[in-house]
Amino acid sequence: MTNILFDGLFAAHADATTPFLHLPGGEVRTHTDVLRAAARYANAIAALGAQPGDRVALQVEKSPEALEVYAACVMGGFVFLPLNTAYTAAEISYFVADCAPHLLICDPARRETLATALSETDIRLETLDASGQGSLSDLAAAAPETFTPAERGTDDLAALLYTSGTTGRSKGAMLSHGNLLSNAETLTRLWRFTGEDRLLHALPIFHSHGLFVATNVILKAGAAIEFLPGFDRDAVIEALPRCTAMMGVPTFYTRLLGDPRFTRDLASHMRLFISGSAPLLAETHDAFSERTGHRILERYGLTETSMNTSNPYDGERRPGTVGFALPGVDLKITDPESGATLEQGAIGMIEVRGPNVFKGYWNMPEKTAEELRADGFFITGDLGRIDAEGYVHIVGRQKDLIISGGYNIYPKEIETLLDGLPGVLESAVVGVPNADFGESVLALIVAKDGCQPDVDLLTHSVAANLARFKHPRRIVVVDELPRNTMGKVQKNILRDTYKTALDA
Ligand code: MCA
Ligand code: AMP
Repeated sequence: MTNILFDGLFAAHADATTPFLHLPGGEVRTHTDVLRAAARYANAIAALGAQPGDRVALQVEKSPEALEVYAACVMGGFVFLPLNTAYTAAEISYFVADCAPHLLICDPARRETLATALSETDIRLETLDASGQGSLSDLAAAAPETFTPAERGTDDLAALLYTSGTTGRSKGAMLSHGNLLSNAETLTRLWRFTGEDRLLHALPIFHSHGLFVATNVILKAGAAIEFLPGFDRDAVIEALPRCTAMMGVPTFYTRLLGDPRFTRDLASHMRLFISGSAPLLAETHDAFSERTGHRILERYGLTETSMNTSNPYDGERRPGTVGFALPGVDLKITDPESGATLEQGAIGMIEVRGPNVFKGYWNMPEKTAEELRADGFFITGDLGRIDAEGYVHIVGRQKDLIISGGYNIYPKEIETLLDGLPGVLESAVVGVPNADFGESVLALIVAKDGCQPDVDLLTHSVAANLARFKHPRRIVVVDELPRNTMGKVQKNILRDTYKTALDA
């Protein structure tokens, strides 16, 4: 029986009594412990009627049990659908209506709200809290601790990850067993992960970075994770001396640099710091190497593709670049209008092709056709160039996207909501610089004739509908929005005019 991802990530360590998870408080779970628990969850989920190919959605706090459910889904052939814990019931309703999961696993504290939101559906709801307790773990506790992995081939789906779109509608990126395994194998080799490593893991596990990059690489290597519930600076500083590697978004690194306890000594046991999900400023890179002697390794990826490029492990890690295309990944720079490949050094659209590139968007063939070419190249929406030594530089984004603390926020989603609120004629949402998050959200609104929009009411409406990290940090009422001759709002002018609007 073949199960591509199970065989590639888990099978080799099925009997390993070496640590996989070092938990806060000192508890250690070995690779075997986690697999046994995963088998119990797989049995419990199968007993609830889920079949291979069914979606299993999960919106829970970061916990070892959440990772065990991920492993259970790989084993059972269920399509794992992790959801940001910040999503509101309105956001969750959209996802579940779009992909009709068999089961939604949520925190017990949200059960009632979500049950109401799902009352029109036949989706089952089970619970799991941050300490691993809930109706699902009760079922798992009574289930057998062996499970025969379901047959799954390279192209079978392993996960569905929602990513917002420029149209404001989120799209479910379909990632296959082959996609996830190929990327984990490549990164493990490239970044030299072995069974000796202990990765400091402070990222959320509902996005590609914390789940597929960080966790899958450690599974592949048979290594261990120092498992932190989130990025707490004190906890990270306390744990660093026990670790050998860390992966983070740029905010992690600027926050560490802001703390005098973060010294060369503290980082002396580390062999590798990796950054991604958002641009790492060259000045952060330089300050980091001056402080610690370590050169942060920056890489670049997307939910749809997992990782595409990386700075080298051995060669020069060049600040302000994302390194070279990964082995097996083709990367080219094209004319955004015509799609023709541009000459070396020119700025254009970054397109990528390889075993890492996803299978398309769930139930959205037209969207898939717009972004995934017939020859397999995926149009990333990121603008870049390749320098004379082959390093890829990301110089901007064609897609209208804000990245705040590593979370993607699509202005269109917020604008659509604001435009429908009382007294609002139109709105424009832009990202403005923020020292901690890189960018933060600012909304500009134009009032309908004779109306005086109530900004507090608008703020409340946004809060009721959208995850906290998407909320505008300020809503400013303006007379009109700047437009070009085609009538398009000139967001570059707004970003420039309001670049200090959030400075306290
Ligand atoms: C929290 N808040 C945020 C963010 N995070 N607001 C905007 N942007 C954010 N990223 C809200 C909180 O709800 C809180 O609201 C207020 O901001 C301040 O919270 P704070 O305690 O400072 O935040 P935190 O809890 O420390 O979180 C910051 C964080 C976190 C550690 C940077 O956002 C994080 O872990 N980011 C990583 C995201 C990530 O994994 N991205 C990968 C996507 P209030 O107090 O007002 O209620 S995958 C990807 O992009 C691709 C594939 C790739 O290349 O990796
Ligand atoms: P997501 O939709 O969450 O997968 O985010 C993918 C986007 O994050 C990419 O299209 C880029 O715009 C951005 N991104 C990821 N890594 C980097 C990086 N190292 N530098 C700049 N942008 C990045």
